[in-house]
Amino acid sequence: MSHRLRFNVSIPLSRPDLPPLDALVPMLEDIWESGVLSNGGPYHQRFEQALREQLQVEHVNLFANATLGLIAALKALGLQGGEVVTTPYTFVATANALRWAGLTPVFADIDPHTLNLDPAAVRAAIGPRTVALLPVHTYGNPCNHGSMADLAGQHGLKLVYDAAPCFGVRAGGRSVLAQGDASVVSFHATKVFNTFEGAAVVCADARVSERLARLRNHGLDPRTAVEEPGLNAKMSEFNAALGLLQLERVAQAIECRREIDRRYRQALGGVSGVECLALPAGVELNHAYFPIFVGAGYPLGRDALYQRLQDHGVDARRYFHPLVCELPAYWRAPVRQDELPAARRRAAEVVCLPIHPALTQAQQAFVIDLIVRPHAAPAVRAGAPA
Ligand code: T4K
Repeated sequence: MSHRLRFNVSIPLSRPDLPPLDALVPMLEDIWESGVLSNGGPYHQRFEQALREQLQVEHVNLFANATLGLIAALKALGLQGGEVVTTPYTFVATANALRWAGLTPVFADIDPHTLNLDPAAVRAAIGPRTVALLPVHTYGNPCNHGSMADLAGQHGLKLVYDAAPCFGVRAGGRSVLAQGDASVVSFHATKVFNTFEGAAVVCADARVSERLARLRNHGLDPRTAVEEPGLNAKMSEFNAALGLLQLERVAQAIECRREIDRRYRQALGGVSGVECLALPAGVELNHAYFPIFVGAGYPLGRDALYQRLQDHGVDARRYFHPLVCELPAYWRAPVRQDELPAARRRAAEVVCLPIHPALTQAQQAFVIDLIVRPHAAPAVRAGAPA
């Protein structure tokens, strides 16, 4: 289906939260006046610094998107071939980044309750060629960092987090982006915090940070020239200026999402055969997604419910079905087809429901009604005003 059609649905899965255009205009005038559009200009520097302060971390490097950020992070940590244990229950970019960095993804099973990598399955997947772990904080729900860090430490592995959906997520009072040797967060249009396209890589080590800064800019180093081939993965001044404005809005956007999450839970929590993801203790979530899992006790199968939502203009998604290891590009990746039972089950059950600050109460009620009364005609018209 074309993007044009998918964007024209009555109730989109996600809709970017944007500042008033007027607020951006003086910044654009400034950029036009200076003629500095890219290559680490003043907005880039300001946004990077603002993120360091907001996240309370020492090293942040902006990137054009999280896929390039992941590739650069893997390279900057010195990984040059070998296997990386990761999850099959993710967006394909996680595994694509490994391949582009010259690494082999090895898929391990997830914990069916958190949707994150199961530490026991990770341990079983670690072999003599393993060089790193690449867990994903699925839907922004933090991984068990203690277990991942222990496994990495015991086996001498690098620990890189694909934290693409995690802006604003805190565990134990700290941003989850501070975890691991590096964490990569996406600022894509569909994310809780967007700069149209964009990303940041947070890392613990100053030398890794310097290498990241070189790798995103063709490998150029003003002192030593080019020592290794880099990428062009820089964030432009436009994206960085927008990022500065978005920082002022994101807390309010998360608050709206929290309220939508609360209403979904209240309405769907008691529906037989529908399971909501448990809220983890001690974590400030950003409510990036609202997945439900459709089990045997529900009158419709998952795909029938998905189709019902689509037929009524609701852009629900089956993230992350099919699993990455079921995509033709990854059929040869190391995993036996009878493995990964939890990931396969969850991929067969999941439907992600619309959640974004522009979702009206009437729209949400319409979505809920389609689920709660699976055989009834819709009670209200899709897209009806709040
Ligand atoms: N790792 C993980 C775990 C990820 O989830 C992602 C990205 C990455 C790495 C890579 O990050 P980046 O390199 O992108 O920074 C979307 C996004 O394109 C992708 O960024 C995201 N994950 C993935 C989960 O979802 P699609 O193809 O499913 O999105 P699309 O275009 O169908 O849009 C989804 C909804 O958002 C629709 O309701 C329309 C709405 N939308 C979308 C865009 C792009 C808008 O309203 N405006 C927009 O501009 O992939």
